[in-house]
Amino acid sequence: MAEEEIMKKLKDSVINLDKDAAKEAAEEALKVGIDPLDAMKRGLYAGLKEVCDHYEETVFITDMLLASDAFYSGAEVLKAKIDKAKMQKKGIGVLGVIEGDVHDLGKNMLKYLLEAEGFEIHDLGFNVRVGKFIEEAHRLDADLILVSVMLSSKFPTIEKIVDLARENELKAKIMVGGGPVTEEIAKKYGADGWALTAPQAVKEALKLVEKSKY
Ligand code: B12
Repeated sequence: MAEEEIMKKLKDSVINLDKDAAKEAAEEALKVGIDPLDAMKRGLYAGLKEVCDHYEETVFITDMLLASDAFYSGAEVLKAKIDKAKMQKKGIGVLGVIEGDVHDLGKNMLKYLLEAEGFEIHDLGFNVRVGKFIEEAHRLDADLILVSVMLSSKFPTIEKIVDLARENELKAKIMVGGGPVTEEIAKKYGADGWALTAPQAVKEALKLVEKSKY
């Protein structure tokens, strides 16, 4: 089967909320030698993005959850084949959803893509207290603290993380993101980086880590 056809199968499996089809398409992609990271981004993620874009028109919360399950199911197959040995480690990141917030789908997407790109990611889960981000970043000597925020009422907590990281003189750069977070919000609360989507977040993370070397 041609590469583009398999990419379409991957994408459609997520759009159709079909976990089994996602797993099958991921296996097919590997069989014909498609790069697993490419399959994750251009196949599975493209499908998820499309589902998100139609939220509140034709897509509802249960669909979102099923779409992300389909994404995870295909991504697990692909992740297993990403050759970590050949990949140069890009950096260490501590990732979590801000205190008081349970929306973790975006955070999970980001984790898959960052790991697939060669980052070592320590996932703290959701509803993560401010001090936990700092303690873990300190313990791991992390390059990045990645904070996912879906509730606008939690924006001021971003500043608490930034302030505590500076107080503790952590080397980690702080990135924020999540549905309602804009670049202005990120700047307002003192974060070092921001991105609208998970693939853009990976690019921004690479830039921040690279910059901090010099
Ligand atoms: C699914 C969902 C839920 C699920 C969450 C399930 C789960 N496990 O995540 C459930 C049902 C539990 C839920 C609960 C609530 N929800 Co809700 N929920 C949503 C919904 C429909 C989708 C969010 C989502 O998963 N998007 C898909 C992911 C993939 O997108 P994403 O998170 O934006 O992530 C992408 C990028 O932002 C980026 N990214 C994400 N994190 C990061 C981090 C960094 C560092 C970077 C760089 C990038 C990045 O990468 C991701 C992939 O590209 C949105 C509506 C919407 N249109 O977004 C409302 C929404 C977020 N919820 C909302 C609300 C208000 C609530 C509740 C308070 C409802 C209530 N009254 O009880 C509770 C909150 C509970 C709590 N304390 O957190 C509001 C928030 C409004 C606001 N701006 O403050 C929204 C916007 C709905 C609305 N229109 O009012 N919710």
